Amino acid sequence: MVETWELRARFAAALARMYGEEVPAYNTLVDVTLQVNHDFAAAHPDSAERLGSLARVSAERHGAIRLGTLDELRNVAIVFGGFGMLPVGYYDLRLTDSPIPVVSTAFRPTDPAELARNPFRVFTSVLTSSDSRFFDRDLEHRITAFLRRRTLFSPELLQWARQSSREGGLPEAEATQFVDAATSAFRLGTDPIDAAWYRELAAISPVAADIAGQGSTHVNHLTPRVLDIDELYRRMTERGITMIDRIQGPPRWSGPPLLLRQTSFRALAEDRRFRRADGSTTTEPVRVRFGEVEARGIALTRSGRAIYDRLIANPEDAHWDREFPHSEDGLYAAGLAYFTYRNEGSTLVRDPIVYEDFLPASAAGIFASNLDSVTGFVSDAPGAEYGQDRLEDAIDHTIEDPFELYHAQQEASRAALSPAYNHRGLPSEPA
Ligand code: OOG
Ligand code: NI
Repeated sequence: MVETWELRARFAAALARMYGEEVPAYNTLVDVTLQVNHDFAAAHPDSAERLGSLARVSAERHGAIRLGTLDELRNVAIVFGGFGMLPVGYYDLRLTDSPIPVVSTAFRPTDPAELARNPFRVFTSVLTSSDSRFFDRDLEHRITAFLRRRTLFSPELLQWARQSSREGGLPEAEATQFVDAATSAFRLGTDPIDAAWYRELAAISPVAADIAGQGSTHVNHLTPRVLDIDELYRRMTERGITMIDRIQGPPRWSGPPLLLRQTSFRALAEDRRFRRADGSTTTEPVRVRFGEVEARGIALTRSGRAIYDRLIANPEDAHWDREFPHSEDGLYAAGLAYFTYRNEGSTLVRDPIVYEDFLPASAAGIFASNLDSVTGFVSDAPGAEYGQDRLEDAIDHTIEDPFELYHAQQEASRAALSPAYNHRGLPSEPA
């Protein structure tokens, strides 16, 4: 029996191999990331592994995919379920400064032991095709009709996934087929793309064209985790790779790493085949897929996150140094971050919980900075409902609240302390 965590590790590795063949610059990004991590660990032997072992951090990736319909989301939830990846967090990227016509969740392991074995996660977006601020009725109907004709995930793939989530894994023969089929489902398509259809969608939103302009889906990016993102940014720039103009998320500062910092290099031109109205085909460059890298920090509580959201909304007058305590002790005392506790002999040890999720403003920034044109709303007609509950109904599964997961992890560690330490001097934090 191959357990779900091992299926997940094999899936992440297979996607990385495939993506590295499709987008060689990804391999460069991973190489530079590993060098930065190695150098950082050598220079900071005491603190480098505070938020995860070098082995975990170096192997850690997230992927991003984009789907067309809630039915496709339902199926991908089944596929990811077979790898022990569950929906966590709801992100509405229509509500940000650069509105993108998608809503998103992330599929990831939720159990700390599963995260420790392999933390692979996939940021998953769905096109909001019935949001009339972006798409009029006629276009919505044509998008729906187009998407109804494609099948992203074969019946066998869904069968293996269901069996794996039911039984906690698969026998070796099926495991191999499952991983191969799941990986292939995200391979870049080679069938010619209908040029007029793609262009019509791209005029409204390049993201819509990427999602609904073709008969298959694909990995948009795979993201390695780096210990020093400023240094990574510098080294990539030094190699002549054009990075987007900034690092998303909290700025560099003297305190412990908070939440998530991300940056990317500009989407690369990839040749795709297009079919013209007269039936002839041409090859044209498409810029959609990019390289992203991220540094993960401590998970903030709701109060910590409220400060973060306020500061990030007004970066010009944000005084991070004044608003956040500069140490783990300070964050802990103010109830701003999550920690786990353990006994080591007679000592009580407190470890920070790493942030495993995403940030909506950063995600929208990453989307937007990689588009040649940002379009935004085309009308002010009221937007269709694509709330968390609609997504949950579609996939027939609750979307977990990240704060509740971190809180539960903190409380479980507290409950496991030896009685002498339990509840002594440990502030409790409201869920
Ligand atoms: C997803 C963009 C967001 C992140 O890490 O925040 C994202 C996409 O481009 O499909 O990947
Ligand atoms: Ni990403």
